[in-house]
Amino acid sequence: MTAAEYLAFQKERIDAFLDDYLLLGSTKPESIHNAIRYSVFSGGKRFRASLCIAANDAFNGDCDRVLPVAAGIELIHTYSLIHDDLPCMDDDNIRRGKPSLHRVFGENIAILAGDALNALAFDLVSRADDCRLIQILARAIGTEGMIGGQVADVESNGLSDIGEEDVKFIHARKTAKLITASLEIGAVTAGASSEKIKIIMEFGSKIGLAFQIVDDILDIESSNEVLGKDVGSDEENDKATYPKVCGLERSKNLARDMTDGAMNTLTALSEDTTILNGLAQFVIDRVN
Ligand code: GRG
Repeated sequence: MTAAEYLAFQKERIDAFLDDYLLLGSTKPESIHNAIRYSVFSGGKRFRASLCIAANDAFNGDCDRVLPVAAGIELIHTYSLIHDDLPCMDDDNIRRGKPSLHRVFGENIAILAGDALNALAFDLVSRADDCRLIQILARAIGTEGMIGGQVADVESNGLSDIGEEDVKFIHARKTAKLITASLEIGAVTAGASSEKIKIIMEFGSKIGLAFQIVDDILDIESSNEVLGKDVGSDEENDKATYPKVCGLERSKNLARDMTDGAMNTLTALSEDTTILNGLAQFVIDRVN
């Protein structure tokens, strides 16, 4: 199975699970349940959830036990996208080719939908009955992780003295921490040894950084239609990105080197890492 086929297969499983789990839009108060469904089912590659399942698969974990956990991670990701699009953040009107949530449901419901998804995510992760998973996720999205990266990102907008290390600080937290946690959680759920978990986390931090560098590059080189959101928004908001601090060519080389380094990290494992390698390659090849 190719990585693209794996992602399509897992997306179907994750979406079916979430469709069953999330309350119907007819449940009172209808606006929040409709808003949640609008965001969750507006598209998305389910990359983080698939990484979690792939790590679990690599260590022969139980594929039914990891599914709610992986779906929970996807809800965290959806919440971060909703809040990232808000007028007080990136002020983006389009997400996944559709009007962003606050454009359809208003800012108040969009903030609350993000908050609700955050809570629902922990409900799902707790289903595996392992406190370590909750701790890994909480730390990855807190002030030393995703939120910390977002704060540094917001505060760096418009600054002219931003360097490569500053952008790395932001990207490693804003994007790579959740990607790393997705893999770590998959490996822990499968009962992998601490040595192997360390290896999978190193792989995660490398593809996580590469993922955000590619995101920066696509914001310059792609089109609104292919990307499903407004390209050029990083430049418009004068954001700290790799192309801004070190140019397009060096950014492309760095993303490639990070991905190669990630694949090299996996050679220390005796398990079958074909899918994980394929997902790393996908990070570099993706067009949206
Ligand atoms: C609590 C106000 C508040 C904010 C939350 C918004 C936020 C903190 C963090 C932002 C993190 C963020 C949006 C990082 C960008 C990561 C990224 C590259 C997203 C795109 O991911 P894809 O390509 O998206 O996997 P799909 O659509 O495929 O799911």
